[in-house]
Amino acid sequence: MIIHTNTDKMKFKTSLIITAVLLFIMSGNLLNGQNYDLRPVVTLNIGSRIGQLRAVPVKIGDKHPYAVAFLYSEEAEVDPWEGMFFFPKHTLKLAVMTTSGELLWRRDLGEGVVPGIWFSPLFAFDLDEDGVDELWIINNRDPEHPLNYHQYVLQKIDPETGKKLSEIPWPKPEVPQELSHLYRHFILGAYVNGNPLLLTAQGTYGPMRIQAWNKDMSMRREHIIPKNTPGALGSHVTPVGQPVSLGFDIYTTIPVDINGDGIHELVKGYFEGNGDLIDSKGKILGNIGGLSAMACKFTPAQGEQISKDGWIKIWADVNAKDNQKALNRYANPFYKRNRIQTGNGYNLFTLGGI
Ligand SMILES: [Ca+2]
Ligand SMILES: [Ca+2]
Repeated sequence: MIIHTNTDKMKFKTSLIITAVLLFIMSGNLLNGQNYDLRPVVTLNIGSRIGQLRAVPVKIGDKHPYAVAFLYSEEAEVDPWEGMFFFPKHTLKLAVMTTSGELLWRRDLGEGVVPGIWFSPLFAFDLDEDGVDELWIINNRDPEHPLNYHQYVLQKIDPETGKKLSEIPWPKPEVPQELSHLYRHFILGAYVNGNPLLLTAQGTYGPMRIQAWNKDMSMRREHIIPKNTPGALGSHVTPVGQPVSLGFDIYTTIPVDINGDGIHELVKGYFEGNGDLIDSKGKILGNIGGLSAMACKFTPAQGEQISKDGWIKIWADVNAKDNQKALNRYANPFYKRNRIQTGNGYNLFTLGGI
């Protein structure tokens, strides 16, 4: 969830209270009609208020094939644009939990890491092909100066322990640039002829750089897009796929096939919304009691699931039954790739078109 202004922060506080009341009221009466049965299936109490949350599925080998890595903070989302920037009073935490609700570890990233999705993306990707998704984040060797991008590093984190495995300097953005454009960072992944590549990128709207990294963290190539290059420079999403052959639709609500019938339901919302789950005709099927952070297949259970913001909760339709259409969708390589994109930018919407 992203909260940009003081007004939005007040709205968020109000929504927290409303959400708590709604949760209480709805605890025994979540859904009417059809065979939907939406319930929280994974719950983790992390002991603090959550102002922002990003969650990505992570596979820790056969030990925890379905785990969830998440970045969260008590602080609302800090945006680099001066019209929305504020000095955070809280830090960003990185954690991993299993889908049985066990917290494996948690790390405080400290005052050098700005709690905001554009400053601090999260990516889970098995670059070294050992069967375990390592976590990739941007950290700062100069914790007293959070905007000192000269000391930013790309870190590879062990998902089972939270320990740093390695780091390299984070590529520097083009300068001079205004604050808003300077701190827009992405960590992504790709496969070339079946071989994984880690991708990093800096910038939006102005000059941009994109790097591809081999599994030994040597740079394969860098692509520089100068300022004023013709074309789209302001995209906040980075869908993976072949749009020409597949076609993509991007929604402002979060699409989720909660019952596994191959047809999307929609949950409201991300920036604002009341957590209603609606079907393709607009009928309200249930409510998760507030904003959602992510929707995809988190657990081996049938259907897709929703991760709810405010609490670490994964909601599912316990009556879900995956049909062949849904199974084909989960098996689509672009579904798998986009499922891990949601810790970057506004990519949690892109799964809807796939
Ligand atoms: Ca690995
Ligand atoms: Ca459905």
